[in-house]
Amino acid sequence: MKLSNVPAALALAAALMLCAYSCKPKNTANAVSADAAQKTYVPPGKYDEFYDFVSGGFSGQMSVYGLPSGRLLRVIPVFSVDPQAGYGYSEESKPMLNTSHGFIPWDDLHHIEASQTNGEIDGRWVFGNGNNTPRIARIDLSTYNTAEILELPNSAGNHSSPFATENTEYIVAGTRFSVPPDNADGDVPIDSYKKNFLGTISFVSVDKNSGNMKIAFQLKIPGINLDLSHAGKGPSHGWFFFSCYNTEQAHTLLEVNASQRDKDFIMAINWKKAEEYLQQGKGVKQQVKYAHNVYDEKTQTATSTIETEVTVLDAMALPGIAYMMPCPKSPHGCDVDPTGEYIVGSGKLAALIPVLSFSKMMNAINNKKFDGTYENIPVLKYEDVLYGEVQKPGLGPLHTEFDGKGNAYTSFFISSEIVKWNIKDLKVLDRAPTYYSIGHLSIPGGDTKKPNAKYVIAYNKITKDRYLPTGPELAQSAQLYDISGDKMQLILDFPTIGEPHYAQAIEASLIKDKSKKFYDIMQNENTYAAKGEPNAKVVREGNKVHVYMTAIRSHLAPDNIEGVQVGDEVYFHVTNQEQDWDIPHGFAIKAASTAELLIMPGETRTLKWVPEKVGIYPFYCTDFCSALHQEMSGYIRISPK
Ligand code: CUK
Ligand code: CUA
Repeated sequence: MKLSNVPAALALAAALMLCAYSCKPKNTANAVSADAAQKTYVPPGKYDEFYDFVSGGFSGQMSVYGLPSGRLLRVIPVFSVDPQAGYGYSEESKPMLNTSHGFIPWDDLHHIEASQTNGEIDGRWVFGNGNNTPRIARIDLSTYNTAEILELPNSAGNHSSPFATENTEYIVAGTRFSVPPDNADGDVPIDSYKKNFLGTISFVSVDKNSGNMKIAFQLKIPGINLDLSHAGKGPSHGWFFFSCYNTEQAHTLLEVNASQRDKDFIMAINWKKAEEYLQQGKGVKQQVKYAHNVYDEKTQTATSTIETEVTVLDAMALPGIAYMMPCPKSPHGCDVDPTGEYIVGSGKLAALIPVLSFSKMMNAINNKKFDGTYENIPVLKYEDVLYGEVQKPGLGPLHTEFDGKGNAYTSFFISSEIVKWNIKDLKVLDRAPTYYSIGHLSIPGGDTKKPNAKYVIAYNKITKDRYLPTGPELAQSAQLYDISGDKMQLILDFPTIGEPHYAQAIEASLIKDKSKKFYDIMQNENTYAAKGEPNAKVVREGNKVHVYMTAIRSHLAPDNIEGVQVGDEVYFHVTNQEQDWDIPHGFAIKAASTAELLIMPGETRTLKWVPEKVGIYPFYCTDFCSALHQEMSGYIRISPK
C-alpha cells in the first residue's frame, strides 16, 4: 500500500458512501412534471406503448414492465428456480439450470440485450447474463420462455456481457474476475495472480433462424478486469470495446491497490481479425467442460449437454486483434453512439467523461502510433484517440445511452442524477436528479443505431423514502423521464424486482402480435403427454410409477390413484387439455417436497415425488381456473413397501 494514496482513498470512500444522505433534494415533489399523470396514465383495458425488459439482479430473473404505465406484466424465470411457474422444479425444466458444477438454482442477472438486425432491435430474442456462474440465457419473445442457457468455460464474473453485434452475429461476454484457465491447476497461491490468472472474452454465435447459441471462439486476454462493453456499429462494425479496470492486476481490489493508475483502458477488439485467425487455424483447442441447455418446444423438455471443447485465440500473441486506449480511472460503462464513431468511457472515479473517436483510433493504428505495449498489446496515446472530454458533468459517471439526435444521457451514481450532454460540442444541456443513486439507465433502442428517444428510465440502487416503508428492505426502483422535449421531466416511479441493472425497452408493436396464446396439443411431442381424458392412465415400470394425468376444466384424471408404495418414484405427467388463451392449470400434492407445476394450455409438465410415509395424500389444481376449480382434486394412496 502506498501511503500517499491513503487520504485520497478515504476521501473517495467517504464520497461513495455519502450519496444516500447528501443527494436527497429539499422538495422532491417539485421535481415531478405537472402533467406526469396524463403522460403515464394508460387507461384500464388499454395497452402500453413499450415492453421494458428489466434485469432482476440478484433475483436471477427478468421482469417485464409496460411503459409508460410502469405496470409489472410478467416475471420470466431465467437463472433462478421459480415456484410460481414450477421452473427448476418440473422434470421438463430442471435441465435448464444444470451447469458443469451440477444443478445451480440461482444466479445474478445483470444485463439485458435485445437481438438486433442491421443495428436495430428486431424483437426476436432478449439475452441475459449470469454474473456468478458464467452463463448466457436467450429468452424467446413469442413464448417469454427461457429457451437456452449456455455456460462459459475459462470465465468468472461474467459481467461484461451479453452485448450484441449489429446483426447478432455474436453475443459477447468478457470476464470480470480473472482466474486460472479451466485446464490449468487451480490450486495456486492467490498472490501468484500475475503469473497464473487470465481473462477471456467469449464470442457466442447465434443461429439466424433457430437462435441457437454456440461458443465460436474465446480470446485469451491479460488478467485485468473487464467491466462493460458494447459493439461497434456502422463504420466501427467488426470492433468491440471493453472498459478495463485493475490494469495493475492486483489480487486484492481495495481501492488503494487497484486504482493506483491515473488511467486504465478501453480495450478495442477487432473481431473480424480474430475470425481471420480462426479460419487460418490459429486457434488452440482446449479441453474444458461447460453445460449447454436447450429447451425444445416440440417435446416441451429441456436437455442439458456437457460440451468438452473450446477454441482459444491468444489476443496477446496474435497481432491486430487487441489495442488498448487509455481511459481515466476505473472505467465502468463503455458505450458506443448510434453513428459508431464515438466511444464513451465512464471512469467511475473520474470527474469528467472521456469521449474517444473511432476514426482517430483507426488513424493511430494505421500509422502505428503506439505508446509501448501492455502485456504485448499495443497501447495508443490518450491524445491520439480522444475526441474530447465533457468537463465537470457530475460525480461518478456510470453508463451512457443515446437519443439518436446527437445527445447522450449519462447516469451519475455519486451525484445521483442523469446528465444530458451534446456529443459534438461536449456541452452539458440538462440534468435531472434521481432518487437515489442511479446505476444503469436506458432509452428504448438507446444502445443501437436507431434509438426511439421518448423516454429515459433510471434504475436506482436506493429507494429510501420514496415508498411506504416495508421494514429494512425496500424494493429497488425505476424512474421514468419524458425526454421528448429539451428538458428531462420526471413522470413516474415504480418498484422493481431484485436489483435492476440494465434493461431494454422495445416498442410493443414489434412483438405483441406474435405472442403465443397457447400450445397446439396435437403438436405436443412430450413422451408422457396424455391427449384426451381416455388416455389418462397409471403405468408401473419396476419401482417407477408414471401417472399420465389430464387436466381440463374442471377435472383431473385419474383422480383416485392406488397401488403405489413407499419408496416408489412417482411421476405425475400432467397435460393441460385446454386450447384457449390464459387457461393454465396447476398441480400440487401434499408433502411432496418440491414446488407446484404450472401447465400452460397444450403443455405437459412432470412432478417427481418419492413418498416416504404410508397414507392418503390429496392433490389439487393450484390455479383458479373455473367455477368448479375447487373440484379439480384427487387422492393418491401410499401403501407399505
Ligand atoms: S453494473 Cu449494475 S450499475 Cu453490473 Cu451493469 Cu453498472
Ligand atoms: Cu384447474 Cu384450477
